[in-house]
Amino acid sequence: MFLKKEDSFAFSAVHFFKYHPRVFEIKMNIQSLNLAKSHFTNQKNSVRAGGLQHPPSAHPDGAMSLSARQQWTSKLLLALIVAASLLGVPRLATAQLANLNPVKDNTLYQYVPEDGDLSNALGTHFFAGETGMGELRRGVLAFDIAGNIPAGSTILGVTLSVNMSRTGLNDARTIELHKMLADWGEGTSQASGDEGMGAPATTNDATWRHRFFDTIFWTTEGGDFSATISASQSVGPVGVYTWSSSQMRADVQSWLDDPASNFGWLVLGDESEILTAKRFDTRESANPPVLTIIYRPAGPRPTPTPRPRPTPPPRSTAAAVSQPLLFLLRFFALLPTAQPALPLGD
Ligand SMILES: [Ca+2]
Repeated sequence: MFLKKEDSFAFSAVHFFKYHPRVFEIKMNIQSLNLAKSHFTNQKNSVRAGGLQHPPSAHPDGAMSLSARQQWTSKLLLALIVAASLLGVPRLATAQLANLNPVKDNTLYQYVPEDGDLSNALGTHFFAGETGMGELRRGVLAFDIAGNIPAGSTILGVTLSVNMSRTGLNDARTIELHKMLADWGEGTSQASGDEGMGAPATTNDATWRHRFFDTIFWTTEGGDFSATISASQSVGPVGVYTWSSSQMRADVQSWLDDPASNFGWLVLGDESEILTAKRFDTRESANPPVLTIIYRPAGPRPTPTPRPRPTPPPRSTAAAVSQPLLFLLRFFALLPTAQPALPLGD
């Protein structure tokens, strides 16, 4: 790996430019942690095809490939961080970057009694929106924040990239992220075909009714999630889409500080009419979702530099004289001049 995650960017940047003056033409592999092997392969290929001076090529349908988008995003983030460090922004100089794939993802298929409880734990797609049959689909995905970001770190920025691989219509639909309020599972179910119909739920699968099939239920069918919109994105034709917001940053910070509350996000599509569903790729696919996190590790607080005390100006002669002595000088100055004694007369 070219840059280790543990290295500070300030340190890494110095070595990076020292040994690679043709910085924009070489591989800038700053990915870390558990990226899928296929992702690395795609990334290498995309970088060989073009450097930073050339924006990633687009697919014929106009959508940027996931690896190219991630590479481009990573380069921009690194460039910003390096620029900040070179410009003397001390708080950004130690920022680090991590790319995480989900530790679990799944689809909540709206419950229809004749179909039973459905799920798609190990499928390569999850869904959000309303199908042509008028049935709702909601995605769920979660990331291991505390297992990859040092405790006490400050989360500076968060971006989620997800590949949308199939849609009934190319209409732009708003897709929202909402913080999940309860834990949920990923069993062993796996849907066939385009996966839109799901598969019979297996033990510990999340379903429309269950957090963990078939014993633990949501408080509210369709998932327990915050009403607050963590982020929203307009999703149209097939392509890679990203979500990023200050609320997402706050979500990730809260998951780092309190790992027991980390249940990930619900991906909520447009449920206002039929044929709004969008299909996204899961962690089991060749293009898994990627959560990019920029953070500043907690470190020892810098020792404050003692502020130099200004040298007092030399005091004037008068001021240098002690007050009692000055009083005596003024007192005698006011005394009448002594006169010679006059004769008492002849
Ligand atoms: Ca999954």
